[in-house]
Amino acid sequence: MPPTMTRRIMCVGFVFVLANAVATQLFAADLKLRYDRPAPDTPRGWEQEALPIGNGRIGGSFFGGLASERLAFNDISLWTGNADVKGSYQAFGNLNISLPGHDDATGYLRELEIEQGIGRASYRVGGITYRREYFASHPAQVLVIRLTSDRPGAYNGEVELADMHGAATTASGNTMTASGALSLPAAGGGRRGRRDAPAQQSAAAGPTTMSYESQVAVVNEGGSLRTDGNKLAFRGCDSITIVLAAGTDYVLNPERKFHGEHPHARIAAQIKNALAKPYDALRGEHVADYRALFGRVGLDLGKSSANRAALTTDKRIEAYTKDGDDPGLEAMLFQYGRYLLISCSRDLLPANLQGLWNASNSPPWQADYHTNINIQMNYWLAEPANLSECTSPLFDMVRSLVPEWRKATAAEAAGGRDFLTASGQPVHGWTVRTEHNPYGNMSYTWNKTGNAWYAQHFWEHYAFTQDKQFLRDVAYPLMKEVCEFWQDYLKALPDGRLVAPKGWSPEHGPQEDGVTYDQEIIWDLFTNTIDASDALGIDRQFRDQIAAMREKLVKPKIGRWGQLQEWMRDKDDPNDTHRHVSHLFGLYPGRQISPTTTPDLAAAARVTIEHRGDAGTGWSMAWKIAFWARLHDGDHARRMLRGQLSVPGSQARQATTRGTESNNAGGTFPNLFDAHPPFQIDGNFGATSGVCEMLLQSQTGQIELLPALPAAWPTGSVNGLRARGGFEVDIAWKDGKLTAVTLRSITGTGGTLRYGSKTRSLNLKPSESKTVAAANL
Ligand code: FUC
Repeated sequence: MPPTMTRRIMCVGFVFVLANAVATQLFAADLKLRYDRPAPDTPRGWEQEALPIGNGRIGGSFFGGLASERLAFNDISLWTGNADVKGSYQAFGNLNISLPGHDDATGYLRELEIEQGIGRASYRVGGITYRREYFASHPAQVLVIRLTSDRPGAYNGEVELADMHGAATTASGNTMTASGALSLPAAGGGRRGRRDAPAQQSAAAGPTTMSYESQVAVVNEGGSLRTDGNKLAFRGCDSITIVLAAGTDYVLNPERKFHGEHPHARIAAQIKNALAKPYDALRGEHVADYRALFGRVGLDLGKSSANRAALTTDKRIEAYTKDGDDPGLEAMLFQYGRYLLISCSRDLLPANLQGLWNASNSPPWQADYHTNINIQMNYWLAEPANLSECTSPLFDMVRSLVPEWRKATAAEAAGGRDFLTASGQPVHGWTVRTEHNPYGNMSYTWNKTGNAWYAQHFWEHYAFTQDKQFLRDVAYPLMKEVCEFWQDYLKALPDGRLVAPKGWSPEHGPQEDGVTYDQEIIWDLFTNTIDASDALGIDRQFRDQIAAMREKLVKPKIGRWGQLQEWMRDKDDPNDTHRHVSHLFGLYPGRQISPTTTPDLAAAARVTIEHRGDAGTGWSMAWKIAFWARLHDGDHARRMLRGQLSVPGSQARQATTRGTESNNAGGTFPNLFDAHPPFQIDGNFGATSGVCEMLLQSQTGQIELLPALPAAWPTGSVNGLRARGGFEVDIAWKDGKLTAVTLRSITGTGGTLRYGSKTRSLNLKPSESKTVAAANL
């Protein structure tokens, strides 16, 4: 490279870095959810208005109530059921704070600052300003609430710990403890109690399955603190700090039947260690830990008007529903997905249907793990949005449950029901049903390619990180076993082509051979396994067998109205607006279909989603953002984002319902939770990954810059997105055109940038970064 060019690039790089620093400061102020009233203390108020905090295992939803505040708290592992019984994710308990006399407040503000991972509430009563802070610390493994005011001695009230399963609370000194156990439902007993009501400990309950405990300690500055029955009462205090720890005996270990030590000692130590630190130190260590993940990505999609940015978040969503003009709110939804993943996926178990937040003992769909889109969507953002570490609970769970799934798959074969080879032998390996719990128990229909869809996540972790050890020791063995399942189970048609037998395009149409969803996922599995074998330089013979089978797979087909066929036979209904569009898996999250490599199939995919329409449930709209982004149609992708960020149901021109579920009532609740409806966190995560796909793609082997930039975001920047091959990418654009890009190697060495039809290859050493002005691409 001539020296002048190097200088020019360095200069552009410098300007770019500066521009980014400025941009970060400008939009930092936007990353707050803000409200001028408490969330109503009702099930609907919890779902749509309460605000979540979490440390990746425990979390809570705060309402910001005045005379009575509630933190509905959770531990991600509190589940009924076991490996043989279905069960449901449970609410853990409520931390109730009563502050008599605080009802009549003025100047109320409740907010969640997602740049720091801190919730707040403030208000004035009788000339005194009261403030609260709420956070969930990963380093300290506790939830913390602190109450302060500008008048010494102003706090009088009490704190209560109420268990959601009727366990008694005892208070001693400055600590309350509630220790309990969950039981299996007694034989014949229903599991569906009234939502949000503490379950009654019934004499007819079956055997104990899980032990759990929560502890709350209260520290006062000034005034006095004493036990009052099973509560803690405080008088004349300057400030109150409340620390909550909670846990269960759940361990991700089938050999121990998923149960380990009683959590009492662990929780007591967490409380003790947290109390040993001054509040500022506890808070500081939380913010530093949280920022180390959250701060990796900045997004500026343009400035919102001052009037709009001044609105509370609920009003902002309403205004955005009408005019779609609030790039700051769109960037906030993107970052909120990252906030939520950091807050619910760092330890023990992956994000369930509600992340980890749940105030009910009978949540929708048991708040379980659904394998036909939902759990996968929860993790689509993790790699591109630079939260790779947050995938480990997913990998740990899948690996720990595989032994249970092997048994269930083998039992099906032993009973002669399914999973037999053409010659009647049981197939190798395992697969999954549509629903499962954290003990491996499965329910609802078999989702046969669920095994390969899980395997895709293991491969993608390698593709982004280039972590060869993970590929060799963890991903490849799992992928290979799933390939062996399909080697045994695929059925040859008379002409030699291979099909997945008796599959189901979720949740739609008949069960039959060769549904496109199955065929595409198997193609993806085989392709990733071939690449994995090449990367590791192992298993050549097996790799070649898989490659030969991949050639024989029935491939996606174009049907009579130009659509990508959902089934092998051309029977798709052009008026079908079902929420699942599973046959576009090959477009996203797969890599079988793209406008550059398979333009005809991409055109057919476009026809398919045009007919499915722009409405949808929450996750359905989120998936469509990514579909349109992969088709390089930024304006349509953003139209989907706009629909999703609107008041629920506002995009539906007419309600279409199949079975009991609406197909198009999705949107966003005032607390920015995705509305399937009900609240389902997949749509939050899918919105974030959809925006990633609009700005950066890397699935075809090149790093595509701004592949789907909409006209609505003429000028902006993003920094810190991850690309496959081991890179971090910063992009800036102006007037709809790329201005500069910085490619930073994390582990990658060679990468090819693509912008429109221009390409440029760069060689980097690990940790090196290069900035290229658009003119030099
Ligand atoms: C799948 C979807 C439903 C719902 C459920 C949790 O079965 O079809 O719409 O999201 O998961």
